[in-house]
Amino acid sequence: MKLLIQGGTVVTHEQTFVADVYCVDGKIVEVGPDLKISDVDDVVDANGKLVMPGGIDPHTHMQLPFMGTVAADDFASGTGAALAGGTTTIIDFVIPNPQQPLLEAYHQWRDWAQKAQCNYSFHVAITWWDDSVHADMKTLVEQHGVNSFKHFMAYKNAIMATDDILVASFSRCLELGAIPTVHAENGELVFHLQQQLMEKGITGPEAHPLSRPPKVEGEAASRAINIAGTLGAPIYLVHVSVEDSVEAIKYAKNKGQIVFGECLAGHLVVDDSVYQSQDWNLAAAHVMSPPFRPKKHQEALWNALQSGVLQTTATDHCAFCTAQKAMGKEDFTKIPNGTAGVEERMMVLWEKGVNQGRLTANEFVAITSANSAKIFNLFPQKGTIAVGSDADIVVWDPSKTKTLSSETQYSKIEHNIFEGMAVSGVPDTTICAGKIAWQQGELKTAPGDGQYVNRPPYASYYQSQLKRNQLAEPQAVER
Ligand code: DUC
Ligand code: ZN
Ligand code: ZN
Repeated sequence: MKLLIQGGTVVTHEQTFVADVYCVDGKIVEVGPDLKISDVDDVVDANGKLVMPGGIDPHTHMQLPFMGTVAADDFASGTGAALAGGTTTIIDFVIPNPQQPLLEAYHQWRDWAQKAQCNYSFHVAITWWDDSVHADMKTLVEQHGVNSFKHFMAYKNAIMATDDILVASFSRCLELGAIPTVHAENGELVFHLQQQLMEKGITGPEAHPLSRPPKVEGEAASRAINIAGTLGAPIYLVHVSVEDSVEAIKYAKNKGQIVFGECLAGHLVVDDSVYQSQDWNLAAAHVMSPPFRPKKHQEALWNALQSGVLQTTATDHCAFCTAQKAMGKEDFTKIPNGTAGVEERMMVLWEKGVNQGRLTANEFVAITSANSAKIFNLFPQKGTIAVGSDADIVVWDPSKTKTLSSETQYSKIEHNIFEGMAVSGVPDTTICAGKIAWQQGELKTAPGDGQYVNRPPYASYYQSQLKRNQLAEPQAVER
């Protein structure tokens, strides 16, 4: 397959220049102005458009079995939505049940993901601990291309990782050159507050944010950061949603610790007023964890993205339809947690980031693609436009407008947390593995076209992490 992208402006995380891009068999083989190439199967006219690395969404949950149901977008519809939004790679999560062997869960997810339409990879969650988990982590890293392990500090009596598990697993990650990641919420506090609210008769979706206030996240964020810091392990915080966590990350980074933070497109633009809606379905549609927050936290997240305290953007795409949400009609703790967004993330970031003067186009590429590629050790295979890189590309039309709506989305659910948002700047063509995957409203892939992406251990930050650990080795006093 030979594809020429002609006449566009290439935008990477560090450069902007006019160039054609020639892709052969899934790889970029030439980048330069006015390429004279006749051997092509397909041409994309990028005149007046931007040619950027395809988006990487480092946090999705397609087809997740969760809270008594299964997320409505499976690996086929969810990855179709990703491509429609300019995202060419997702990193989803294998979440073993407590006591389930890690490798069994991993193979189960690989099987489900066979119908993916874009590139995909997996973080693996550590939901329990014994010697087999310790051993399986090594097998996953060395034989299955997994370099990140997730820890849920919330969801008590289900998948919550207690401090002993965090210590054991972070230490194991360090031995393997993998990165521990955390969903930072204090599960004991959430459980306690949920029970209190139910006893008080506050049973609707408005109770959801009350059971997970900012301190619940801030406490867990600083605890996880301090555990990692004590062990000398790098750490990545998923879906940072409050100023308290931003401050914890900033403090640790200022002390020289290797800490990375992600925020969600939803948390950047949607606030907690949604939970006050008279319409139960609408309020419940926004139940996700961590919840949407008062506006002042959004400003803190934008500032953190701009200043590099947070490096990546994701969606936590975990779509539940109205009937599924209704499982919690009488009890908000039973509303399946999750919202969608994999299709909208890049458009929302462009509109509210670039068009509002908060981000440059190069910074947009950094936070939607390049930084995730670097942290999860895919760079420069992914996350940039360069000779030798994978031909995962979005041709972006900065002048085209669209109104985001559930009426036009690929996701299977009935609502859209960005409903009615007008955006200026949308994908024109998404190219995945060197082929046109989506173009001007038409999905051109089929389930199964997506490819699994191996991620090797020891991303670049491990060089300094290991060196400083070596220099800080404890010494016995010779007597
Ligand atoms: N939060 C959600 O809202 N859904 C899936 C898992 C999670 O942590
Ligand atoms: Zn989470
Ligand atoms: Zn998640």
